[in-house]
Amino acid sequence: EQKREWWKGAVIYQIYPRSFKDSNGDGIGDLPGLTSKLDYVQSLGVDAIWLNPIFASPNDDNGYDISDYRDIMNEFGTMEDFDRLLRNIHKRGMKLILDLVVNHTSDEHPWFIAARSSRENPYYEFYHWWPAEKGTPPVRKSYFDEDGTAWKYNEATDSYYLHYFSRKQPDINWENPQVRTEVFDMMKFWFEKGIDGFRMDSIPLISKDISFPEINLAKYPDVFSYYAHGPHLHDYLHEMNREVLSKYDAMSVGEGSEIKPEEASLFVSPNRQELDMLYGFGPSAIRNETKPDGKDTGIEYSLIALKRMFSDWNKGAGDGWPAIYLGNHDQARLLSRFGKDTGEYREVSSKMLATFLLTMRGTAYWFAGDEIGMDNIKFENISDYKDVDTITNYKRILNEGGDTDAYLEKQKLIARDNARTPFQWDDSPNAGFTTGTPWIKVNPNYKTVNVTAEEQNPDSILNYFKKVIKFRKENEAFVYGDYLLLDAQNPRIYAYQRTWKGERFIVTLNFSPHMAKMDFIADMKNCKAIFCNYNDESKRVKNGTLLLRPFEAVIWK
Ligand code: TEU
Ligand code: CA
Repeated sequence: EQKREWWKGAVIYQIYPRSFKDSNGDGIGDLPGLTSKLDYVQSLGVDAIWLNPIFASPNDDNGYDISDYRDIMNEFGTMEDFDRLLRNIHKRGMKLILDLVVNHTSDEHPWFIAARSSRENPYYEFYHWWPAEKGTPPVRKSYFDEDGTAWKYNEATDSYYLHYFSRKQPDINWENPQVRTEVFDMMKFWFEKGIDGFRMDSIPLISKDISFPEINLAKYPDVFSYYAHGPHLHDYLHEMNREVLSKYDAMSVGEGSEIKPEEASLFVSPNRQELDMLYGFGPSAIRNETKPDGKDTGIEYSLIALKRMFSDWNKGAGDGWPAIYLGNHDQARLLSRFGKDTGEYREVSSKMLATFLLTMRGTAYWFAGDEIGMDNIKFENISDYKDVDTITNYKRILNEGGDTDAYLEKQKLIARDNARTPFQWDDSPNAGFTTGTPWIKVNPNYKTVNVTAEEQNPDSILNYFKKVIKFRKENEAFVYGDYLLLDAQNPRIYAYQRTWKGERFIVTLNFSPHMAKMDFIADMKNCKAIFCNYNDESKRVKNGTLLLRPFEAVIWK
């Protein structure tokens, strides 16, 4: 049986601080703004807040490029503002998780400024270099670079530094024990302040084969092995656990970039003493890369693959604990990707997705704004985008003579900025986010999609979200119960059973915009429908077959 840590039954509410609430009219969300909205966060019934990076940064990648790990980003406020925020979160019985970004720093971090000055500088060894006398560096691609390459030439040292992300995000060298000591001391600094855990950015990338061999897919078929998941990854995580995490009441969740479900328990099995949870890139891979299961499902990806993916991660966690999510700041909005963001099924599909995320086995990660049904803004012009990902890749495609129109069309569906538009508080100008000019455009649907309007409507997405959270809290089976996938091959319905201490629940979710059916499993006849995302009853069972309306979610007991 699972040990009962607070985070297992928790709903973790992820806030992108830049877009949550601006307190001083400069158009940028900040810590005082966030503090002023804690009553709202608490009213949702969530247990913890995960904040995207709030540390000093030149903001090439909105805080994922840190120039001082022990200071607050100027635009977000001061250390006093942080202390006040933390106190107010704790006062409300909630927890605070910060983002740990230690695969790379900003190129404006003092370590890198020193490192790039000369090969003799002691900080040179804090980063990864390819000396120019060895010739052209081996192919390594960057996620965010207009030239595509992850090596950038540095004149003063006559060598290339490695940057998997933008050229303003040089990768740090974890092989160097001094680097690890610095990182661990920095983590302690924040735990001493009283934070409750870390979400660890790009964590499988911290260890890499630093001989940087030429990529040879015949040798390792998985290209990711040339980039990350290096020989010392688990040693470093274990060391971090021993030196830091184990000394505090600390929760940890890793961003499991490119990690396969069957590798998950290597990170999260309690006896390995590494991390508490890990989440993979599955949801975006399914949505963007899988083909629909057949014609007429109305689903643009494979629901069968999605079900398999979640089931594999559940199993892959082994005696550790799964993390459940469908969207975050790196992906387009949940409703636009897995539901319908226009038309008659907007609300019901949004409610169905909430039912899913909150009845699965594992800690639920919820991205702020999804609870009111915020959706993709679908920018038309490159000039509307602020994200280094979209902008650098646009330039790269332009340089390569590629099809920028097709690229922009695709960005409407997948761009990260879709999830980063300002939070919609009310129908006043700029959705009540700022009195100034917002750093990124507000979604024009804020006139109807906003907190104030939804608080007043008992049938709103927001009120449904609160209801499911309450339901989850009242029924332990949804936290600790076993998970069993039912009717795995059904192309429209995701159905599963949760059993716990003699109690049994069955969750049936129609992910399609059409009616869907499922054979009633033998003893389901005795089950009663106890929870539903439609208000009115329907005739659900016909000759032993269950019928679900478009995007209908029903929980049975
Ligand atoms: O993301 C890691 C990551 O691999 C991303 O590049 C992801 O594939 C990309 O967003 C898809 O477009 C983390 C953070 O979550 C992300 O916001 C940062 O930009 C990135 O690390 C660098 O720190
Ligand atoms: Ca501000």
